[in-house]
Amino acid sequence: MDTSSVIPATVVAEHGSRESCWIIVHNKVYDITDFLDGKSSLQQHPGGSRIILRYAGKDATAAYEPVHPPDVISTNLPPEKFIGIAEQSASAVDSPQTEEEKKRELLLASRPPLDEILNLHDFEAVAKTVLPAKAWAYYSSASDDEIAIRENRAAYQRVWFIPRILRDVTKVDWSTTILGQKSSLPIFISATALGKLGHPDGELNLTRAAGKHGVIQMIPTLASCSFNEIVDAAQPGQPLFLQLYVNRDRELTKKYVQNAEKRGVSGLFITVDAPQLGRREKDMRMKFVDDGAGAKVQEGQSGVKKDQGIARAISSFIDPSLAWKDIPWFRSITKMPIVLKGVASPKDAILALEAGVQGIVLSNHGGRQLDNARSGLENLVDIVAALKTRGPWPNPNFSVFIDGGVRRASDVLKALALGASAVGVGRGFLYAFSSYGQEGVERAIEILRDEFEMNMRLLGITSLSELTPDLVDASRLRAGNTPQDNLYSQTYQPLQLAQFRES
Ligand code: PPY
Repeated sequence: MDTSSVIPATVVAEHGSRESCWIIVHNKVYDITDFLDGKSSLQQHPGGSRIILRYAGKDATAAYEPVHPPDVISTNLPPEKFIGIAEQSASAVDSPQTEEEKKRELLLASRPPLDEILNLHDFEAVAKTVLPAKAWAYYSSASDDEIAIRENRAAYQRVWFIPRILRDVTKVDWSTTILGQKSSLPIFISATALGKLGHPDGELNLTRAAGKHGVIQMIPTLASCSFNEIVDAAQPGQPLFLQLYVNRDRELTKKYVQNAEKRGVSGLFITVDAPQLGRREKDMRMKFVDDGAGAKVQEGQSGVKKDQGIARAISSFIDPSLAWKDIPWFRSITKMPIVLKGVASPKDAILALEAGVQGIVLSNHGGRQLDNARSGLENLVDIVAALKTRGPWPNPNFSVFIDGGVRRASDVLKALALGASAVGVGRGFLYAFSSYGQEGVERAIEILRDEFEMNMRLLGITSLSELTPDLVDASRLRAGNTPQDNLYSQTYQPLQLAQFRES
């Protein structure tokens, strides 16, 4: 077909089946029939065919945009599958705002001014109010009974400071290096997926703010923006890390990793705690929310599986066979430092050290994978003890990072005192850009910076190298009661049980 053809919506609608499936994305009409089941040489859609069939013969742009980097179609579909330009129907041109969009606009207009945002909990409270329900459900959800996500936060409340006094703290320095890269804070931006669900600029909000303030961003495999868009938005020399979900197709993984290295990425964080995605029930309960595609079909009739939530729908490409034996292969394809993200057991920490990787992230994936998996902070104590039996400590060639539940610089200082090299913050920055875009992220960094200054002075230290275990009491980390964390409790949204239908 002549690719300058203008295709009326009625013609696209004729191709609304598994046998002939056309969709419109950004006003372009594509034939994705072969893509549905991985026919011919095409890679199969990671979310399976059911989710695409929902949009067969229709405009899929609104659903496509937040969950796919813009270059996905052009890199996966051969040019002949581009059918033509979609005729702009009158309804598309003046498509009226949905009730949810109108409400969101009003809420965005009445957000608290940024200078009234005093801490990272504030961003979460604003995001909870202004985010579309599906986005909030995806970002805030955790697995099963959400014990792990709450425990991540609670664990910090069971570690107490034992400050020192009368040490000149006029000048305080909280800068550090992370995997050999300079960082203005002992914090990196942990990978969180699907940034455009929260803000039209998605992950670029993080890249730009991080570049301006000397913070390192970890690029997620499942970013809404493409990898190249993110790297292009970085300043010259701005350090970036890459989070990797290992694809069942190792050639694709190899290309992705080697391209990242070529583009200057300076650390590879391989996610090792997600051979299958956890059940995030808040996300799963969003199944019946109309997404504007008008596909209100009954379960079973169309093959549309509606009970999996956003994350599970797109996770099938992740390789559950990933194992220790694969680590030498990663070592052979890249010179970047390799870090395993999602370690909990001291035994695995030792295996990682022996495997020759450059570090581990003690993480339970923000409570989104195995529920009741112990918090990184609790694991830190045992893992540091185990690593001390295997050589010099701190080990300059092996970093122990931690993430999960961090909202305050005081949390970071506790983790550092117990042996962490730096701390990942995921949702904190995600909520900052979901509520205020790049400015929100910048404000979050400034808030943390102010908190570092004050807390370090009050602890009696002038540099992070002075943070030693004697400055904290972690004896109640396991056994003690958790004091109430009032702000966190206010932003935490309780789980709900299944609802009766309205009659
Ligand atoms: C998560 O949601 O926890 C992720 O790590 C990202 C993700 C998103 C969608 C599929 C698989 C993983």
